Amino acid sequence: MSDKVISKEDIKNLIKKPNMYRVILLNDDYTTMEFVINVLMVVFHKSITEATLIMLDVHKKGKGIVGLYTYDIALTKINQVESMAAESGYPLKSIMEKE
Ligand code: NFA
Repeated sequence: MSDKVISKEDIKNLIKKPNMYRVILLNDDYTTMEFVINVLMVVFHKSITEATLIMLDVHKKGKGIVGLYTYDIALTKINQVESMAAESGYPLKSIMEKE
């Protein structure tokens, strides 16, 4: 059997961090503030206070970071935002970008 020493470098290479993605919420002129706050609470598990602050930030600046997630989680949340919005007839949209 091989008796090769396992280096710290070998261990580091085994414990790869996943790529992370920012989910960014986009402002629009039609979605109500109340609906956006609700989406932030339901989909992103924000408190009512945090959800309100994020919503106002997006409303003022045009977009804002909602959270940092792995690829699959980010994509799922984006789809949840879109389907909740579509159900209520709002154009609310979120996008993701690699960290
Ligand atoms: N701009 C929207 C309004 O004035 C509110 C909003 C905030 C929409 C954040 C989308 C994102 N009703």
